[in-house]
Amino acid sequence: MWICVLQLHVLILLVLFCCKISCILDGSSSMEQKPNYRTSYHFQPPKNWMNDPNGPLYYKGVYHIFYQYNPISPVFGKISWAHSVSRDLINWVHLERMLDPTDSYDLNGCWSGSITILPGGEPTILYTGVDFNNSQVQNLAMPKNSSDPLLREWVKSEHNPLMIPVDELESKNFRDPTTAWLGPDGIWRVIIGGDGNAVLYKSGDFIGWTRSDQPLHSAFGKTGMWECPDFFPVSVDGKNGVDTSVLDGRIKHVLKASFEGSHDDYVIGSYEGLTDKFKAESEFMDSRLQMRYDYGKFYASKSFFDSAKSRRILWAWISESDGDVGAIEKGWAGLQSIPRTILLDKSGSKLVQWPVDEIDQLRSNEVKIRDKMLKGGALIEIENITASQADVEASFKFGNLETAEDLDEKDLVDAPLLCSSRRASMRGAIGPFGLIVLASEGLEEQTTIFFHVFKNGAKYVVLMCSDQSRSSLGEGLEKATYGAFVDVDPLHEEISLRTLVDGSIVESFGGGGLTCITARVYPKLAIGKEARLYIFNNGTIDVAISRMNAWSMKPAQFHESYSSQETDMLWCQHQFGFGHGVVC
Ligand code: DQQ
Repeated sequence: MWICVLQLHVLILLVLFCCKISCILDGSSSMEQKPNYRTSYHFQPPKNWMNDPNGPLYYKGVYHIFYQYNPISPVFGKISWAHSVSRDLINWVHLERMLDPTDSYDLNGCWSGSITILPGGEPTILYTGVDFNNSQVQNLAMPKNSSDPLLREWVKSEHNPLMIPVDELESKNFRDPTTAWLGPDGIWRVIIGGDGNAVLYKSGDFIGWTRSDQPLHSAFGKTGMWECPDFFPVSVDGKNGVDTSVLDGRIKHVLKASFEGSHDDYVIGSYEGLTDKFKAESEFMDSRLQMRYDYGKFYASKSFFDSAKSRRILWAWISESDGDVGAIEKGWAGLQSIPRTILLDKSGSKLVQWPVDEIDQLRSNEVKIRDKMLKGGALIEIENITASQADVEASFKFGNLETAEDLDEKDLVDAPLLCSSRRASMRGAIGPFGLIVLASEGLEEQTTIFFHVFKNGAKYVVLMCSDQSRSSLGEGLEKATYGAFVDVDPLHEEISLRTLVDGSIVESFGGGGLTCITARVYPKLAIGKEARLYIFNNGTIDVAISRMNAWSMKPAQFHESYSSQETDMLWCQHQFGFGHGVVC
């Protein structure tokens, strides 16, 4: 199948190349006139294809992100691991690639994997190699020089491959090792994504691995392949993240799997470290609960424990929806989400995510609103900030909820369907209200993030939607309306929304990060200075904005190094801040 996909890519490349030549010959420059959609503070390599984040890490004062990368083209192909470093998770120096598919055990791709810090402090990569035979096997790589905080060079182990698909393991569904954790018996554990389950392996020395009789968890038959699993503890009552091998204290465990190329679902449960029994409190694919990191575009995520700030941080790949043609025109494809801290909510049954605090350094030109009533039908433009690159936080509160429309139980099982129906988006009693971002002057283009409060029996339910149906006037793009419920009680709590806008990405956090929705959009009119931002209430009942703060977001700094000397210089400048006159 991959061969067919590759052939298709080559064909598309050829067609686009010919188009480009004919444009040059006839003097037209329509390609140049298109907006380029590069973001200014989301992580992107300078060019070509990027997908999953791999092995995120904090090491000797440096944050590292590795990622799946095609060095020769903006579409998926033979994948390497690329590598960038940062002192603050926001500004980055892109380094040279450090894992290429050159050996029999990874000849067809160095696929996703994770990093574990071994007891001596040495970071170690476990990654999937697609071998000469197109079988998926698990391999190991170590830093060439672990005293280099930038971990520039890596060496593949002479013992590779360490794990191969035998018995009932399918050779094409056996990939993406997690960060390993050390059991109370001094034995390492790691899980590998399998067909509808998380395959568990154990090892005493990190080299020789034995498969356990039972997977760590299974939903066989309900899901397909579990891509990029993640398994980590969360504190029940703390504000701090927990390191992966911690097994005692008031903790629960989170198991995440990436399904069907489109969503990252999780369950929470209790894990017993000696017997490896994981008891989940809910099941994957439970349509009513559907616990998802993000209800929009957010895939193949991976978390790591940041020992510098005692927090767990989550990254995810945000894919494009303009296809291979769009990728080739742009010369690149793929973003990473803003890194998010991830914690257990006070209810103990859900996770909360929030952009890392470091992002606040990019804020400027603050605009505030305090205690303002949004009358039914109100539309207020938020001016004096760069609407195409913004961070907006708003909290809404209500006087009377009695007139909220009723929802049946059956309406509660499909939030996206409800969001795309007129019941949610057209004028009701309490909603829709929220933000309109990346809007053109005449509102022909807009991405709307809105809430609608309904009644369900004696309770109120809060629906959050992110509507892309008018995000771009362009053809052939995803127009879906994403949606999910937010677990807040509007009778007693305010409803909050934070939205990060960055040219072609809109990341929204509802209810303080209980419900997150990311949209990838391609406006044609609402670009740069032409973009506008509004706060609105289209319900009949007034809604109060208790507080709103909006900021322009400055661009993050991205630099690229081509040699070891250049890396030294760039890293020195990066640490002191570019443009601060320090001679490196
Ligand atoms: N991407 C990698 C795989 C993984 C998939 C290949 C998820 O290892 O399963 O680039 O996006």
